[in-house]
Amino acid sequence: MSDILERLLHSVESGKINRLSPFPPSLKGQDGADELCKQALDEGIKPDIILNEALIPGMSNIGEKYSQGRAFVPEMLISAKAMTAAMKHLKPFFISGEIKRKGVFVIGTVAGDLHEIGKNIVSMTIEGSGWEVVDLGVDVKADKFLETIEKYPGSVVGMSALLTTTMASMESIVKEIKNKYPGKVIMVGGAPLSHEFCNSIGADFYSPDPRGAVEFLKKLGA
Ligand code: B1M
Repeated sequence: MSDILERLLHSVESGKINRLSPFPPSLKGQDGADELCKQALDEGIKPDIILNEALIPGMSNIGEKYSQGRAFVPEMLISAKAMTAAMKHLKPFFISGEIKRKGVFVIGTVAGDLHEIGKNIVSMTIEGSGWEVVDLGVDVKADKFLETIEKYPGSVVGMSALLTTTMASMESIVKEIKNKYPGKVIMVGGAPLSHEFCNSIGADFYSPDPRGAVEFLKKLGA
C-alpha cells in the first residue's frame, strides 16, 4: 500500500481529523485525514481505492479494537469524525452532474441507531448513479418514513441498521410501511444484516454494500 494510504488509514483509526486537531498527541502538528485524503486525490489515487483501502479499513480497525476492549466510544466517535473529514473530499466524485434523475430514493438509519457513515456512503453512491436522494438522517422513526413516502409516492425506500438491537426497530418500520403501502419497494443494509433477515422482515432486498444497492436499483428498470 502507498505511504499516503497507510497514513490515511492510520489517521482514521487513531482519530486524527486534521492538522490542527490535538488528538492523538502522538500525531500533533501532522496532517490528518482531511489533508491526507486531499493529497491522495492530488496524487491521482482513485476515490474508490481511497475509500476501500484506507477509510473503511481504518474504521474496521477501530471497531475491532472496541470489540476487544482496547478502544472506547469516544475513540469510535473521533474516528468517525476523521472519516467524515476525508469523505467530504470524495463526495464530488460520487455525485454525478446528471440533471435528469432516475427516481427518488428515500434513505435513513432506523430509529434508535445513530450510525451514519455507511448510510452516507450508500446515499452518495446512489445519488452518483443518477437518483434523487432524500436523506432522512439517523434515528428515523416509522412516522418520518411514512410522511416522506406520502410526499414522494413513487420513491424506493432504503434503511440502514448497525446494531443488533435496532434490527428489531427496522423490522417494525418495514412492517408499518408495508401495512400502509403494500407495494412499496424497500431495500435494507448494514453490517449485522443478512439476506435471511431481510426476507424474514418482509423487505424486498438486502445489499451488503453500495454497489449491490445500485445494481438492485438498476434492475428495477429505472
Ligand atoms: Co458503534 N457499534 N456503537 N458507534 N460502531 C458498531 C456498529 C459495533 C459493531 C462496534 C463493535 O462492537 N465492534 C457495535 C455494534 C454491535 C452490535 O450490535 N452487533 C457498536 C456499538 C455497540 C455501539 C454503541 C451501543 C456503543 C455504546 O454506546 N456502548 C453505540 C450505539 C449508539 C446508537 O446508535 N444508538 C455506538 C456508537 C457509535 C458512535 C456514535 C461512537 C460511532 C458512530 C458515529 C457516526 O456514524 N457518526 C460508532 C462507530 C463509528 C462504530 C464502528 C466503529 C464503525 C461503523 C462504521 O461507520 N463503519 C462500528 C464497528 C465496525 O463497523 N467495525 C460500530 C464503516 C461503514 C462504511 O460501514 O456502516 O457497515 P457500515 O456500512 C457499509 C455496509 O454495511 C453497507 O454499505 C456501507 C458501505 O460499505 N450498508 C448498506 C450500510 N447501510 C446500508 C444500506 C443499504 C445498503 C448497504 O441499503 C439501504
